[in-house]
Amino acid sequence: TITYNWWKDATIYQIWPASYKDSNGDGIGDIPGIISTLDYLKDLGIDIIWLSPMYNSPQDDMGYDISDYEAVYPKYGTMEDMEELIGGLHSRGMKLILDLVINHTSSEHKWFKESRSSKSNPKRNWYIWKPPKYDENGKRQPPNNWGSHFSGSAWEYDEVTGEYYLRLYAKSQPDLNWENPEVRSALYESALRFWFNKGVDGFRIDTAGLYSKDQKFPDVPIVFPDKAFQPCDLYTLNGSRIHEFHKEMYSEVISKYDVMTVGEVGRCSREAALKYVSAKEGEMNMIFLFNIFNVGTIRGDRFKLNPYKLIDFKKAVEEQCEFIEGTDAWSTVFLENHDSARSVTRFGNPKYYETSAKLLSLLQITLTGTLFIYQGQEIAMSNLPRSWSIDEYKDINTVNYYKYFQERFGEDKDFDEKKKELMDAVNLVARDHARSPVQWNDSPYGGFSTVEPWTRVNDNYKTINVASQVEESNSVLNFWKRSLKLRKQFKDLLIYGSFKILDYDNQKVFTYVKYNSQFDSTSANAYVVMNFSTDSIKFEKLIEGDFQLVHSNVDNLTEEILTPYEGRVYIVS
Ligand code: TEU
Ligand code: CA
Repeated sequence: TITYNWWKDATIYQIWPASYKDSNGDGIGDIPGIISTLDYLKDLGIDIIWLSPMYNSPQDDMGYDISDYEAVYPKYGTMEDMEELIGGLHSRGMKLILDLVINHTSSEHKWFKESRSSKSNPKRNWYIWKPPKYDENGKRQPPNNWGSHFSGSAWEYDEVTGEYYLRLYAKSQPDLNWENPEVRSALYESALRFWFNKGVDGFRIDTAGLYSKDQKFPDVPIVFPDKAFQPCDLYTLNGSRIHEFHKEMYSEVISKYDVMTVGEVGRCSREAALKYVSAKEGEMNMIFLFNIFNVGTIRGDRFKLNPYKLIDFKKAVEEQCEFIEGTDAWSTVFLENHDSARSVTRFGNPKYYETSAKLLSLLQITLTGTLFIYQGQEIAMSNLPRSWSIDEYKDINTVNYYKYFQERFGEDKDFDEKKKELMDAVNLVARDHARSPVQWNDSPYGGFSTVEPWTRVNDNYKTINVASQVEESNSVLNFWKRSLKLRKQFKDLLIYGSFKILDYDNQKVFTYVKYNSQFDSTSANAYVVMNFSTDSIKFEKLIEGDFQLVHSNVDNLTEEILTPYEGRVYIVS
């Protein structure tokens, strides 16, 4: 039988506060700006907002470096603004989830200031400190060869006590020591209970697979011989105590409230995934896996591209949606977030811009799991143009990568070719593409602000913006509205159903059927067919059944021909 939950039915909309809407003319998005758009979001069909970090922070990693879990970053607004946002959502029958960033804090956090002050400080082992190693020339070295996600070593030498601290991300994001029960209970109080008691309805749990590190901190095998430090996510993800930690957090805090959690795990085996999200395990409700995000990239090197075919995309979709079938587990559907490029650019086609953007909407609303869409995706905001220079990219991930790239290749005679190849990758997959200001209308700065924003608006804001699509019934925005309604209308099939890909090897057409529930694979009740090519293709249904066409991204289609980027949803009446 199907177990219905509000967090399974919901469509969740992610807001990146800095770039969503500036209400007070300082060029930075803010909470009052969000509050001014709640009716727009309700009308779109949004049930829950996921608000990315709005806590006090030096903003080195745009809020994922938290200096005070219980305070709002002043440029985003006040605690009263947060309370008004929570109230405003609840009064509309909507909910709010926040970002739970508990693998690390900012180095500005008072806990870290104490921890670094001396080896005997009571908070010394709230973080992960190790003495230096010395090489044969007596030169100081980090404790092991782990690399940071933001380039360079994952260890930072600190003069104050002559030791290194672990930081899997920025040097100003020291990893907390989850082995220490004092740390865990302080987080439960300050990062979780504080906000649950304000009425927050749940959390997106940042780097949810990273908290349990191998306490021997061994060197990892050399995957990139030409790099001094190796990508560590292969060895820090899904560590030996990770499920114990999640079970403790769930039983001590989360289980006491009617809330939901979604864990950003990224990569894990099917059995680990089921341990994270089977209801009976008591850990998290669902997780984000990055199989689709990772299509066309190289593991461990953010800006190396790897050409892919439609079958790779189909496989990634299947890996993210199918592992829960026949279980009490749950998953997520998403093509964008603040760490990814714009899906219309990555998986659509600029020559079929609107059609391919709508096709991606049709794909997402017919897949099983909780649906997440990202700010601007509803109007098909795209990647920044190739003309942008590296100097306009502000994300620490991009900036650091380029700094190390220059240090390594700056003197090479083929530097220009290497840089062009890098810029091709930056222009396709950098996180910056998700962080340009939301384009509300065609006024200066796209209606995001009345002044020059903290980061430039995409050059196409005059043609791609909310105002130009609200009244246009055939716009991407209104297609999303219709798509989200259809998903709810046929929820047993589209939200809760199990699925099976047909004609798997077809490199142009993506076809699958949906069954009425994860447990009933006898009656195929929905049939989804999508032409991900620029060819017009003869269409014939691959299975029998009395299918009625209920949704398509093209007008007046001809039954037997699938035009480029045409998609259709049929339902057995
Ligand atoms: O990202 C975790 C994660 O998956 C990163 O390793 C991701 O691959 C990133 O894009 C680096 O390449 C979470 C947040 O979503 C991200 O915004 C933060 O920067 C990161 O954790 C640290 O908090
Ligand atoms: Ca502002």
